[in-house]
Amino acid sequence: MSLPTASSPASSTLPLVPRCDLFCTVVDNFGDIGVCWRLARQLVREHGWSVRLWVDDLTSFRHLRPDIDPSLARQRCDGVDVRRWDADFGPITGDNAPGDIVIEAFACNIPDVCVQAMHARKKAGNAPVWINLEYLSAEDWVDGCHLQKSLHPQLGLLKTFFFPGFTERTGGLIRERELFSRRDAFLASPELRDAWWQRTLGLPAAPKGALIVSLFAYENPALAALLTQWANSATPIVCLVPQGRIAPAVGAWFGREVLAPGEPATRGALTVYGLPFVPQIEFDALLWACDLNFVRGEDSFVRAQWAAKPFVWHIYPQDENAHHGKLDAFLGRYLADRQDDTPDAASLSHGAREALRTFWHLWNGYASTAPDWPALTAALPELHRHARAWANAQAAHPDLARQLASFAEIQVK
Ligand code: TRH
Repeated sequence: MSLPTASSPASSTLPLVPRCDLFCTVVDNFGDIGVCWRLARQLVREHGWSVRLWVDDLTSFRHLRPDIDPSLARQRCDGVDVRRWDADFGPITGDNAPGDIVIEAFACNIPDVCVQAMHARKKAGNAPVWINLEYLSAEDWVDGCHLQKSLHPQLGLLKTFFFPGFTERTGGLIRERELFSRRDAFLASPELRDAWWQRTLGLPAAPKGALIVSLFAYENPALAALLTQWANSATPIVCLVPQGRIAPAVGAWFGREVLAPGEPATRGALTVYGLPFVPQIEFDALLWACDLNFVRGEDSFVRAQWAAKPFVWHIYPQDENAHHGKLDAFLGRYLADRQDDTPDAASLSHGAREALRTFWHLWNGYASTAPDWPALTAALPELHRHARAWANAQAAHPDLARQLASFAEIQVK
C-alpha cells in the first residue's frame, strides 16, 4: 500500500441520496454474497443510499434470497438495484456509470471501464469515494491497516482499505439497527419460539428438557466423534442441521444416504433434524432458537456473536494453516479478561475459557483428538453469560454500515 500524494475527491458534499456501486465476486459458498447483501440492504434502509449491487453469481445469491431470478440482468429487491455482473460489463452508459461511492468487496477486481469512468469523474472534479472492503479478522495488524490508502499508479485515484473488526480502530461489524430488539423479543416470547418450531419443523412447540444445537460447518473429521458423544450424553440433545456441506456426513453417520429437510434421526440421547437452507432473513432466528450454535466462515460467525449464545466457529480453512493465526487472534480477544464494567464481563473462569479454546482447536483440526464435549457442556452456563456480555461490548462500537457512511461523508468534505 502506498500513501496518498494526490488530492481526494473534489466535490464538497455527498448528494442527499448518495449513489453507491457495490461489487461482489462469489469466491465460494455464501459468505461473500451474504456480507454484501446485508450491507447493501442496510445502506438503503438505514442510510438512505441508492445501492446497485453487482453480483457475478446470482445462483448462489438465490440460496440466501429465493426470489432472486438469475436470468435477469437487473432486478429490484428490498430497495436494492441488483445487477448481474456479467464478464462483459459493456460500455459505460447512463445506466452503469459509477456512482458517488464505489465499494469493491474482498479485493474483487472492478471492471476496467468502470475505473476509467471513475477517472473521468475525477477529472470533472467529482471523484467517487473508492473503497475496498476487506475480510474480517481479529488480528492485531488490522487496526493499523484500516483506512490505509493506495493510489492508482496511472490514474491517481485513491482507494481506501476498509477493515471490519472488533476494536474501535477498525470499521466494526455489520449490525442492523433493530437486530437486538428483534432478538430480545424472540427470546422473551415462548409463543414466538414455538411458532418458529412449528413453521420450521412442524413440531407443536420447542422441545423441552433438551439442549438444542445448530450445526453449520464445513466437512469435518471430528464430526463422528462428536455425534457419538452426543448420543451418549446424559442430557437429550436436539441438533438442527441445515442442508449444506456437513449434512451428508451427519446422514451417513445414521446410515442414511441423505438427511433430508424435516427428517429426524435418533440414536441414544441425540435427535437430529435436517433443515432446509433457510433464507438469510430467517437465519438469525435459527441461532436464537438454539442453546449452542456451530457456525463457519465470516457472516454466520458474526451473526452467532450477535445471537449472544455460546458458539463454536469452524473457520474457513486456508493454505498452510494460515487460518489458525486468525482463529487464535479471535479467541485471544473473545476470552481476554475485560477491564470494563459490563455486567458479567469478568465472570469467565479459567476452566470455561480453556474448555472453549480446546474445543474450538480440535473442531478446527489442530490435533486429531476428539473434542471434549463434557468439558464444553459444563462450561455452557458461563459461556452463555459471557456471550451476552461480549455482544453488548461489541455493539458499543459503531456498526460497519454507519462507519462506511460517515467515512464517505468525510471524504467529500
Ligand atoms: O458460506 P461460508 O463458508 O462463506 C464464506 C465464503 O466461503 C468465502 O469465500 C470465505 O471467504 C468466507 O466464508 C470466510 O460461511 P458464512 O460466511 O457464514 O456465510 C454463510 C451465509 O449463509 C450467511 O450469510 C448465513 C447464510 N445462511 C442462510 O441464509 N441460511 C442457512 O440456512 C444457513 C445455514 C446459512
